[in-house]
Amino acid sequence: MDIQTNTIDVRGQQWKEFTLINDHGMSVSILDFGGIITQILTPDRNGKLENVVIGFKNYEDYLDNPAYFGALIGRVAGRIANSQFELDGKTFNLPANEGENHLHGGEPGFHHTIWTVTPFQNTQEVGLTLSHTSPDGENGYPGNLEMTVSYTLTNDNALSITYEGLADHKTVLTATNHTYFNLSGDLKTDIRQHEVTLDSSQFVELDENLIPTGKLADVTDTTYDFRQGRLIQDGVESNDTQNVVAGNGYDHYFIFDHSQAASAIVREAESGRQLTVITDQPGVVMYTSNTLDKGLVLRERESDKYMGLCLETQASPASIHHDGFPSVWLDKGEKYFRKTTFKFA
Ligand code: FUC
Repeated sequence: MDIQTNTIDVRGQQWKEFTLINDHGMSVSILDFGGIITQILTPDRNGKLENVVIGFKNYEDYLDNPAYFGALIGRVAGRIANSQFELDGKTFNLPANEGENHLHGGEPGFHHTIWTVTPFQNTQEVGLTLSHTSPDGENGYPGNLEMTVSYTLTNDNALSITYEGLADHKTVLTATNHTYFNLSGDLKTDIRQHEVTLDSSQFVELDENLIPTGKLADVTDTTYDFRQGRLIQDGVESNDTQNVVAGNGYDHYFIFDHSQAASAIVREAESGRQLTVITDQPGVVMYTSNTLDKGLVLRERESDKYMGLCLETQASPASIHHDGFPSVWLDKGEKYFRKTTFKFA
């Protein structure tokens, strides 16, 4: 177990990058800026270590990072319709940053925050604790919010992320991490041939602005049925209105049945890599990079559509405006605690 620390100068800012390394050589590199995962090296079937996430080649590109590569997202991951909500008879207005809607916490969100980082290490695990207080009224959100996020790497090639939050006023919170996985290794191929299994029988229907309509749809007999495993390609090729609305692929919230130990499993046949996701979150946004810009300079190559697979475990911001969705409300003094583990094999 080891932690290496690097200092990076980015246009006058000094960032730190921490690399967590386990006894098998698996490593996870994380910036204090945005809590961004910049690289994850895992073995393929022959033990060859390669990168399995999208990261920029030039670190200054993270200053903008419009696709939120690797970043922590909050206070509320996803879209808040019309950039407002009602709480105790008061209307709270948030900055609109995607048409009329508010996406991924606004600016500055968790992804553009320099977090205070404390490394920790013992014989079993190596990790980081990141903390940050988002002040009352930041981006229009009520309450001072104390956040602590931890990244822990173990010797069984598992990366766990825990999120803790505490606010001094009733508020909304659902945090996640926006890593784009690609198990082919060093972005050799895109993710259309990745096979995904999801423990989910319902997903949230979207309108043309990717805002939930309020309807929960049954996955049975659709390209959204991942219960027995399915290639991402199926949704890319599909004429189903929902796949088309998402930009030919997936950009949808799936509600977990929590009937299996693993909420999601991703397999890539060529490399033999497998990613298992275990979480206490009620669901996941699966986004297949349908709208990712071409030509961004990534570590190994230029970006293109379908280059990465995001599994954003979280609650649903649709719960602000509709009944029956996993809630993002957090009471004053209530402890927010969520954990997601990404295990590689
Ligand atoms: C995901 C999607 C969005 C967006 C963003 C970069 O969370 O839901 O559509 O493109 O990431």
